[in-house]
Amino acid sequence: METRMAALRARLAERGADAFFSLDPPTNAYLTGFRGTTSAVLVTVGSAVLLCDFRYTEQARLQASACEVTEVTGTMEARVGEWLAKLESRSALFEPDRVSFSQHEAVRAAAPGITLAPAPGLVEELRQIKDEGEIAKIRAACHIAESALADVVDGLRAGVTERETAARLEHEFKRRGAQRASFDTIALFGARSSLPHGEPTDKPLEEGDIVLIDCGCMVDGYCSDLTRTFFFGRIPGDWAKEIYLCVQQAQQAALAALCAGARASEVDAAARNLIARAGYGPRFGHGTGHSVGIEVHENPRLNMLSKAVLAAGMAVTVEPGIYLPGRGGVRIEDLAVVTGSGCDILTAGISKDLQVIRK
Ligand SMILES: [Mn+2]
Repeated sequence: METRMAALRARLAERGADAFFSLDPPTNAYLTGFRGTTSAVLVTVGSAVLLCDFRYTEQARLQASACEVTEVTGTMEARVGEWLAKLESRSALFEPDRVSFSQHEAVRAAAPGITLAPAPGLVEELRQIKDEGEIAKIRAACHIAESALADVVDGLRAGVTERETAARLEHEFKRRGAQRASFDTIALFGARSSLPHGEPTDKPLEEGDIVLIDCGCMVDGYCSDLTRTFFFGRIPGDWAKEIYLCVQQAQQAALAALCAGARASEVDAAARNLIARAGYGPRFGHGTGHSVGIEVHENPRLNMLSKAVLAAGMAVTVEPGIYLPGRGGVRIEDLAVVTGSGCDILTAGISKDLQVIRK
């Protein structure tokens, strides 16, 4: 936390500002270790203050031990404004993507005479490079996701529903020590697998169904994200085998392109060009990946429009897919840490080979 605070203070100085404030839980977790849902953090050259309400005071003192923890009542925005004045700030920065318009108005009303200036990415850019402790937590969350997924897939039987499969996974996450799922589990059977982010329903599992599962969990405040696609009983047709092998190749190509110094758009292109050459370009309508950390979707993104250059310590997903409406879809997703020579795949423990589950 001290390293993070020091890096933030250096950025404040570079921008000629004397304070930073945040009302954003993920940012506050990154800067202080506090994991509650409501808080504010104020950072100046000389102080780091965490404001919380009665529900969180005890928890905040435990989790944010490097901060001055202050219990407040009333609206957090008004207290932030007052604290900026108390800390004698003249110019305070905030991240405009993480402060709502009404929050900004309320802080400003409570901080007359203090300039509030937007600083896009001020903390987000620090969060992009994960330290060893963060990578260990992401790795632990990946191991739990892999092991839970392997178990649940092994127990799949005809008649189980998508919803029940998602619930089983989330149960297995917690049984293995995760706090919770890092997002609502996606479990889709048959033709419904063509919905890239479909919501599980009461559809029962049937012979010949594609099974697409996208899941992840949180360990010590850090997320995992993992997708595998299987076939239940038999492959529904040559088309399904064809798109599976194409996605598998594309995913491998993107992983091979992952390296410190590579452009995020090049990694995306490695997967996208392969899928386009096979004639499925229009059926791969999302980016190849995204970063993962305290939040399951972080910057930089791996897509066509990204200007990002990858650096060692970034934790990114690689997850191309092909989706054929009315028939089905395939997506394969790994989470990897970028290194100087390539990447370290954190979800390599669960096979990506074409698998027919026989029951
Ligand atoms: Mn993902």
